[in-house]
Amino acid sequence: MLQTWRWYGPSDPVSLEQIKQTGATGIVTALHDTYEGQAWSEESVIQRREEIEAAGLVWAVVESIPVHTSIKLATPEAGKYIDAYKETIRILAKAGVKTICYNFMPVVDWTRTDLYYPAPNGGFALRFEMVDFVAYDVLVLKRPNAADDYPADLLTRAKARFSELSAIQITTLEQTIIAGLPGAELFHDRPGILAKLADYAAIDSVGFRDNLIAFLTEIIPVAESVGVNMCLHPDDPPFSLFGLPRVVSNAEDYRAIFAAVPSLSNGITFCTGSLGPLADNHLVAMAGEFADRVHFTHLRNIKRGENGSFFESDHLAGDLDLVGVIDTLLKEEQRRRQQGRSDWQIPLRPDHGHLLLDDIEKKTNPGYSLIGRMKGLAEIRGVMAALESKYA
Ligand code: DNO
Repeated sequence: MLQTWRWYGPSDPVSLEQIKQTGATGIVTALHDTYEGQAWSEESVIQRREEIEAAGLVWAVVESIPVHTSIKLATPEAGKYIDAYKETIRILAKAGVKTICYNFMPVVDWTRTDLYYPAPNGGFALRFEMVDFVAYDVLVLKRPNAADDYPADLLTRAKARFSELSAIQITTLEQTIIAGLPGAELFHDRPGILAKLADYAAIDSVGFRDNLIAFLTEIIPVAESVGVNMCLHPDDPPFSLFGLPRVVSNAEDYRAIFAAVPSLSNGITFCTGSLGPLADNHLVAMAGEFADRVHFTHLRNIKRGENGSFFESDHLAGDLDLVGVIDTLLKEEQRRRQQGRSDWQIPLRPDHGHLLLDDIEKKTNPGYSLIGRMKGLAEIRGVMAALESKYA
C-alpha cells in the first residue's frame, strides 16, 4: 500500500520536509481555502502539486472536495455547484491527481467532545463521549425537541454532567463540537448551527440518501470518463448527531449507494475509525465485501465505550482488527496486480495519532500531530511487512 500523510498545506505546522522523514511518500491534501463550492483553479492545483513534488513527494489523494450544502439539500441552485464539482474533478484529473475523498455529512463533519483525553500510555487522545454530547445538544445548544432523541437514562446522566461543567468547560465543549476540527468544511457558532439545523428539518434519511444518489448520478460518469476514483468517506461517528440524517454509516448504506450507481469509480475511503464505533460494522468483512471499491484507506483504532462513545486508541490496541483489515487490503492489491493493473496500490494514511512527547508543547492540528501519526504509521508499516510475503 502507498504510505501517505495528510498535509493541510503551507500553514500546516508539519512541513513537507518533516513528512519526508516519516517515510510516507504520498501526500493527501486539498485546496483547504476553497470551501464555498466554487471550482478549483487549474493554476492553484498545479502550483500545489509542484510544491509537493519539489519536496520529493507526490500528491496522491485529494481530501476533500467539499460538497456544497445546496447539493446536500437539493435546492434549486444545486446544479450550479454540481457543475463546479465536475469541473474540479476534471482539473484534478488533468493535473494527474486521480483519487478524491469526500463526505456527505450534513452540518457537522467529524465530531469529538474532547481533544485532550489522557491516553493510557500518557499523551492525549481525541474522544467522543455521548453523555457530553447530549449535555451540549439539550442543555447548552437547546436544540428544539432535542430531548426526544435520547433515552431517559442518557438524559439523566447528561444533566448530571452539565451541572458539573464550568463556564470555561462549556465553551471548550462547544468549540470542540461545532467550531470545526481540521479538515472539516463547516464552522459554526451557536445561532449559526441552529439555523443550519433548521434547514434540514424537513429532510429524513430517505430524502437525504436520494440527494446523495442524485449527486453521484451526476458526478460519477464524469469521474469515470477522466479516470478518477471518488472515495466516499463514512460518517464520523456513524450515527445521527443533532437529529440529522446520516446515510454513510454502515454496510447497508454503502450497498444502497453502490446499487444505485454501480461504476467502480463510485468508491470508498475505508476509514476504520469512523466505522468502528458501531460494533455491528464488522470491518474485515466490510473491507472484503467492498474491496474492489476501496481506493483509499484511513487506518486508526478506537476503544468503544457506552452509547456510541469512544476514544482514539493506539493504532494496534483498540477494538478494531486493523491487522485483519490490512491483510484484506493487501490481498485486494494482489488481485489488482494479477489483473495487470498499474494502479494497483491502495493509498493508506495513518489517520490521527496521539499527542505525544515534544508535540504536547507545540502548536498542532488536533489529531494531526507529527510524532503520534509517525508512531501509527510505523506500526502499520510493521504489520504490512509481516503480511506482505503472503501476497508476494
Ligand atoms: C478526520 C477526517 C475527516 C475527513 C473528511 C473527509 O480526520 O477523516 O475530516 O477528512 O470528513 O471528507
